[in-house]
Amino acid sequence: QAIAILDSGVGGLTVVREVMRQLPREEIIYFGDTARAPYGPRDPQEVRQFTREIVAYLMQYDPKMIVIACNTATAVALDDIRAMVDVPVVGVIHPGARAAIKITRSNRIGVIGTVGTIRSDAYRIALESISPMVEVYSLACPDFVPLVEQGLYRSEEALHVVERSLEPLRGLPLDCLILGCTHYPFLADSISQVMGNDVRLISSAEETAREISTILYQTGRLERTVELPVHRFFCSGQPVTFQTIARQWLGNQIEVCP
Ligand code: DGN
Repeated sequence: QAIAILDSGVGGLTVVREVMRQLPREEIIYFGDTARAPYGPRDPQEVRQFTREIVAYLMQYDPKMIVIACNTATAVALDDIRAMVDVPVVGVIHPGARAAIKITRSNRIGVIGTVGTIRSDAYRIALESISPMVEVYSLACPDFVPLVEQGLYRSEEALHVVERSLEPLRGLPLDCLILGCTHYPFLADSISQVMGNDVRLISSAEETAREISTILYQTGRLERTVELPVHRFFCSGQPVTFQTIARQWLGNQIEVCP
């Protein structure tokens, strides 16, 4: 049985890469809703509906777990999806929040994400539920996802957009910054360059893969026999850009299913 992973587009591939690294025997089935990305500016009701539709589609493949590898969808649809299916459902917000609390020394934590994620205040709520002492500085970066979806994350333009967008955070006394959108690890080099070495970046992708591993272990669902897992990738939009980005990020063996 596969782990089903979904996102509005290519962002969830950052979670896929970590799952492949940490759990190399697990089969993955991925759906990127590239035709309807970005989700960030959309109404929460609409994001909830899209998430339900994708999960219903993925459930036809009888997965052993659903991973909502999209912060925007996790923020508004996690409880809904948990009520909808009878397999474990993992979101990306709590794993990122927990990692930040472990790493911070100053208790001053930055969070960047889409407009929808920041508006939902889901990270602040998660962080404060773990440690009431934290001070959270949140910032929406609506220009990041379109850059990544176009495959422009290594360009000069990307660095300029990152510089301009992160201006409000510069000079604040943060010691870590949560990349609260699964698209943002694509821009990690630029973000790090702009924020400086004293600010640790926390990728919800890495932490989510750890959480997936823990849940699979605890529920006796870890794959022990498969040697060469076969992954399947689907997207709702035109597959060319999606496949190019997937290959850059995950390797040339990736084929997107029609
Ligand atoms: N990868 C999604 C997230 O983590 O929020 C991006 C959502 C979007 O499509 N803007």
